[in-house]
Amino acid sequence: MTQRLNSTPKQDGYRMPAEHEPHAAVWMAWPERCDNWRNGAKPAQKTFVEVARAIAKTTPVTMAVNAEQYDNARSRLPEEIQVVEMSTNDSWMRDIGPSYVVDDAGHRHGVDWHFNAWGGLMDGLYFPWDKDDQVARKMCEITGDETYRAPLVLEGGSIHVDGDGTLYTTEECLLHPSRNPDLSKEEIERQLCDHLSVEKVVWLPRGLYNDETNGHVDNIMHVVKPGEVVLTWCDDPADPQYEISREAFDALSSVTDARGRAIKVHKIPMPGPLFINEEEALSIDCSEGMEREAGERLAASYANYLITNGQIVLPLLDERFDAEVAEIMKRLYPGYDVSGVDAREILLGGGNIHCITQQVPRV
Ligand code: KQY
Repeated sequence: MTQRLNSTPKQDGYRMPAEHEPHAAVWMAWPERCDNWRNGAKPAQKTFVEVARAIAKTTPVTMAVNAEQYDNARSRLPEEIQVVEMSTNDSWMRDIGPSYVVDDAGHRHGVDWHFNAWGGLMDGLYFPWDKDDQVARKMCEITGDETYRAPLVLEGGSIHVDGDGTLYTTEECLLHPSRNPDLSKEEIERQLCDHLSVEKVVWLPRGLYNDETNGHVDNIMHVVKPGEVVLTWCDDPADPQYEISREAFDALSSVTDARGRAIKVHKIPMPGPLFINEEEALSIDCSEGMEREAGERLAASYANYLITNGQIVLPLLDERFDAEVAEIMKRLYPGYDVSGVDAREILLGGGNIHCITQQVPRV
């Protein structure tokens, strides 16, 4: 058994590396719940296979799978993908997996946050979430890493770090009353600094419009490198995203990062706006937490991409913008391969490629 640590990463000299630093592996979790994924989750499973295949070009992939789906997942996934049986409630590995931290001597630990399905009984998307809450610890048992159980409700998609002292997040999510209602903004900042060894938190007011995660930062922006980010942009003043993106731009432009750098913002176009159609809505089981009605606006963003070992795994969401965004990625990440995956099926579940993946840093 790997140990639970009673200290904090900061006390032990561990920091969370940025996503553009080297990865030992990327983990995912197999989709199956029919009140989130349409048509018995078969189209989503096909897309998850495509994402895993793309990542595996540069990085080993492990897929966590519930026991009942083991045979199905094993036979649909390429041989080089490792499949491990692990109980989950759904399949958002970014949010249920650990945030790994490393030290300069080549050691790694996992930070195991409390998970409450994006809002618990107040605003959560499903109940129960107990199996999801155990995933971070189980993963660390397998990757051989000791864990800190952080006293904070937090999903991995609600934070980005630059690996050089700065963390990006949104007030909409981290200050939402369904997460840590007894903690002040300063206390939340303190927990982030103690558990990820960041020195500065940059707060965006809101995340993407109509995002059921209460505005995860990974669905509106991504960190390119320290001092540089991409931000989802919308040019239509009639669209609710117009004002949200401008607020975010102003927030990013009015502060410096932990090292005193001005933050350079690269605007990337917003796909759509995209909406769930009637056929799609009808093929998802009804449940209490998740709203899947025809005509509902989807929280679609190209910023929800994964960076892994010289590769960008980019969601393809709208033919009018896919090629343009792929070109922007090639310019921002010189020498990287850009692998596009048709990602509408992930979007219908409420997130995208970044949300369904979690990197294990290489040490
Ligand atoms: O990180 C995410 N975007 C997860 C979204 C969860 C949606 C559940 N239906």
